[in-house]
Amino acid sequence: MKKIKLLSIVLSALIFSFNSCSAKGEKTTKDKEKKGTPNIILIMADDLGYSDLSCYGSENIKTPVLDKLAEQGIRFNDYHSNGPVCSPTRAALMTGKYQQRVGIEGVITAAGGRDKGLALSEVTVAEALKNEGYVTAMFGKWHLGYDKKYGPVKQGFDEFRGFVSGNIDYFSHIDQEGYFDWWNGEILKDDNGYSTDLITKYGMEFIRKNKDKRFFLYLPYAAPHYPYQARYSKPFRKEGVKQPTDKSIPADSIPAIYRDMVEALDEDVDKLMKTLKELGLDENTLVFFCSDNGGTKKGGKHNLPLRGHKGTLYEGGHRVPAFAVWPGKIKPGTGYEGPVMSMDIYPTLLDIVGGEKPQGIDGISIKNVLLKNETLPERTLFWKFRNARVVRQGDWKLIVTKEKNKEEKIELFNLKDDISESVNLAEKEGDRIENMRKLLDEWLKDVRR
Ligand SMILES: [Ca+2]
Repeated sequence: MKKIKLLSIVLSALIFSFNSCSAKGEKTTKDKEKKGTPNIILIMADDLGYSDLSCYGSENIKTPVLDKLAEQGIRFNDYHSNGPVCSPTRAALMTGKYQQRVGIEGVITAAGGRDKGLALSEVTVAEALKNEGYVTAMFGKWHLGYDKKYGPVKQGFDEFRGFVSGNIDYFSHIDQEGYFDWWNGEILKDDNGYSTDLITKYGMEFIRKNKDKRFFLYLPYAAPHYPYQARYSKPFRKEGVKQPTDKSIPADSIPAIYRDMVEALDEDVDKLMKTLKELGLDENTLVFFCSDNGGTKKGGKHNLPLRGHKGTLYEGGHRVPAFAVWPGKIKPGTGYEGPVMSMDIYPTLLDIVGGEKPQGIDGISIKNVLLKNETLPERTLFWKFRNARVVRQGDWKLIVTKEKNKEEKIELFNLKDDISESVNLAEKEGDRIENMRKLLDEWLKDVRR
């Protein structure tokens, strides 16, 4: 009898322990579901051209870390910044809309644009991810409004360190008009250091602090935008003095400094990735890397084999390096040849975290490109900057340029055959041009504010 009682006690204990195991098991599954929603790190370089990484063809810049990351995930060969300069691309990235729709078609300049900014009524990607329970931070360059009423902490970022102008001295943190521009949230407060390394340092601290939460970390680096300063350079800008570039630097030394700026960024991305790994977060973090516009015409060959450069609507102005990594989710070694835009990142991230689908935006989710290697349905894309307008349909690209007191210039290229936009096919393709122009007119009417 005693034996039977003992057996029954043992059995009950076993059943109890089995039950509690399965209860625990359920909890683990739920945790996993939660864990299935990744942390997000969005890294954006500034003015990094199409061929400025070694994996995109640079001969003198070595970027082993970024190359390896691109290899471990999906690499985009037809990724485009929404604008050929800084502010418009950032406006599109933050809102998922064509920048024309939010009134930021050009650069918000340090000289004449100090009262302008991205309207607070716009719902940014940071605000949308915050609504989904993410902690958010941005360290780096904002360029969507100088006044603190337009600052990142007003647009969904819990934390902000960095600058609001188009570029700062990498050491003295003074903008080209002579204003001191390094912020901690809404307070102007200096930090000692090279801006690339400061941005990384704050990024790493934020990752550590929030390792048990879901986070969205936006790192818009200043590099390699001018002023050309490597880690070994000296500060040159002073408060109250307008000084875009350091005149004491000979032009022929710029390519080497530029190289060192990109390579410093590469090293810093390694530090971020090592932090993720050390904390066991690497498999649960989606990293997206891109540039905000093409490389400049100064200081080397940044956009080969593309025509044009930053500020133009030839491919060199807006086709830039981009890739995404998410171990175990994005198949390594994947390439994607279809067009993707800055404005697609917002809806993609919301789709990936299972968030509310953003309304009234122009970008589309590329989640299935990332996770299932699917191809996006064909869509017509548009660019507009200064006196140039562009329509892209499949491989066809129409550029309409109207300079003051000059006749309109019409250029048509087939990017598949001619990525360098060297052969104008306008004369041969009258019907196609007519159709594309119609689409352009409709788009212009649609986005006009
Ligand atoms: Ca830029």
